[in-house]
Amino acid sequence: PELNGDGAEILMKSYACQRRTPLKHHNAFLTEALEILAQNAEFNDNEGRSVAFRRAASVLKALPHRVKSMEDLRCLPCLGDHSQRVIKEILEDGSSREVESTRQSEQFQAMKALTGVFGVGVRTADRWIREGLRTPDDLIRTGQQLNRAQQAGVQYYSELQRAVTRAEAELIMAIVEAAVNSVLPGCQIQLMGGFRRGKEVGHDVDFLITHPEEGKEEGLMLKIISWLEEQGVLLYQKTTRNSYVERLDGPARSASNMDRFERCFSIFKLHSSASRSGSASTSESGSACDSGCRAVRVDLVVSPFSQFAFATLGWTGSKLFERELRRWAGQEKQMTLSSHTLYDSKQNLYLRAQTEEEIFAHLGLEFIPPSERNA
Ligand code: TTP
Ligand code: MN
Ligand code: MN
Ligand code: MN
Repeated sequence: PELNGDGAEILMKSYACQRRTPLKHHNAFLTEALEILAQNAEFNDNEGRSVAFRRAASVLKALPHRVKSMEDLRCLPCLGDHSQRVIKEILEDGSSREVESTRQSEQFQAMKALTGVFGVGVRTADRWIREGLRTPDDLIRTGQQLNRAQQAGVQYYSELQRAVTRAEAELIMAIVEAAVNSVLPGCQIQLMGGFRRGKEVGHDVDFLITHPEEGKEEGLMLKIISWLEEQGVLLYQKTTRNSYVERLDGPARSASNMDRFERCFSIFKLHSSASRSGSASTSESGSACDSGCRAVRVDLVVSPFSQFAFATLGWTGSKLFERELRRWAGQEKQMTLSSHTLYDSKQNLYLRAQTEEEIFAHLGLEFIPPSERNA
């Protein structure tokens, strides 16, 4: 087993949901490299390879010390031959040729730029690149057919590229609270995603909304959106209805991990001055974003109270942590975990929970707090 600097034994569990992964760790020089290869694999539509690199990176994030030699990696799980080769090269030469040539490659950079546009996925970006397009500017210049999301993505591209600060997240929280409280008093509103895990910046701001009286949350999203639109807060929004049905014979085997809550993908408009001074201003209406305006991606989700704990767990992330929770549930416990429910296939029943702690307990896992889910 591996020894850390003090000679104490480190027992590294193999599922990320069994480990504590802090936001700040000691091996960014390695994990950033492995995550370039993971992202490149995603761009090539190779999910298995991508997850392998992400799992390897995640193990290094959980180490309590900086990796200095290959000896430090003995007995660590999830480090495949390829990841080990990359790590070895970085330890010996300071960088990996494969990682650096990937980073520099025109294909990788074009995929990064195009999938960086809100509303653009890997497949669309790939098609555009085969047509010779490389940047969001190329999309405008050549007059590409864009859907409504992509149009907004192109229009607010540079704004949406800028990291969202915690101060901006707090400001948006105040706006969302005002909206929710004025359409339905007594709701609970929770900041989710990276900010709940303690990140100081994010690519968007995520909120989960519920009401303690089951059923009161029905139709809530539309009311919130109308309020926000009247106030001129929204530059873009797309709302999807709640399509979740609890089946007596267990959850449907769905190809997708997407949940089925009432949810809204949106772009909020903040006034830059307000965003700097930290006071909310929503008085001006209209949907243009001028020079004094800040555009921020916001995700809103409404869940019934009975599913709130599952939604909370499912929307806290990280994405790898979520994936590992579901894998643990399926492979080790014969259970199906989603953002709605936990189903036990051996007992043929849904396991209820009111808190995240209860869900970890049902899964036979030690509770990991949000700040340690940065897998
Ligand atoms: P994101 O907002 O994509 O990621 P993040 O908040 O962890 O990081 P960032 O700072 O870059 O925004 O997703 C937040 C969580 O929401 C993620 O852990 C998983 C969950 N989620 C779903 O459950 N379903 C979905 O369709 C999406 C997009 C996210
Ligand atoms: Mn540490
Ligand atoms: Mn987020
Ligand atoms: Mn999000």
